[in-house]
Order: sequence, then structure tokens, then C-alpha cells
Amino acid sequence: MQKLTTLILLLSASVGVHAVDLSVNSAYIRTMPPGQTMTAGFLSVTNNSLNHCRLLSGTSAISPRVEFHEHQHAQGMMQMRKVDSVLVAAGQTVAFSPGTLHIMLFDIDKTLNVGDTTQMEIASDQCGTISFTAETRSLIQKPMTGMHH
Ligand SMILES: [Cu+2]
Repeated sequence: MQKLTTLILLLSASVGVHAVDLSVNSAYIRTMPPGQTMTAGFLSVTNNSLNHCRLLSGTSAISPRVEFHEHQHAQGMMQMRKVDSVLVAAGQTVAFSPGTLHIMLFDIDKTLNVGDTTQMEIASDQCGTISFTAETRSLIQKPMTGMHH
């Protein structure tokens, strides 16, 4: 009986070390207009843990520089601003979507074709690092409905 208890403790300890408490859905990046070397990525990130987590950084196989950005209106103009980290509260989902929060990928030196997939990771403080693939989608957006300014 003593042995069984020890075994269970060991098992749960090892699971704890390797757990990633984040999940990613609907990840995609946009094709670039000719001459451009940067693009934006979108996805939703869910925190499956009981702790609040902060997303700290992103990496991508196609870009040496990945940043979290948000759009904001300033003096009647739409501007982008770098954000150092993104809070995902316990049990919550944060959406990176066009016009709001997004991921910027800089210095891309290859052509992005629709349907390509790109390996990416997002690291957090308490929820581990999640790896996922992002599909390349066309730059041309579907008409946005339900947007009010
Ligand atoms: Cu941006």
C-alpha cells in the first residue's frame, strides 16, 4: 500500500512538470502584399487552468521577431501598439482577431502561400508553452459585418 501511494505521487508530480494548460484554436496568418516582409497572425487562446496566466512571447519558424500588438484609436487614427504580455484569466479565452489584438511577424524572407502551415509557439508565465500550427489565409478579408464605430 505504501508503494502504491508513492507511485501515485510520482506520477502526478511528473504530469505537473510537463503540463501545458493552454489550448489554441483557429490559428492563421495572412498572406503578404508584394514587397512586404511582415504580416499578422490571429488565433484564440484558452487557459484551461485555475490560475491566471500571462502570455509572454511568441516564436515562429518563419520570423525572427514576433510581437503581440493591439489596435487603438488615437486622434481619429487607427494605430498599432506593442503589448508586453497578454493576460488570459483562469478558464477564459482571449481572441486575437482583426482590428483588435493580433500577433505581428516581422522580417519574413519567404513567400507565404495560401494553405501553407507554419509552426509557432506561445510561452506563458504559469501555463507553459503551447506549440501549434497556423494556416496561411488570403489577405483579402471577408466583408466585416456587425462592426460599429
Ligand atoms: Cu501590429
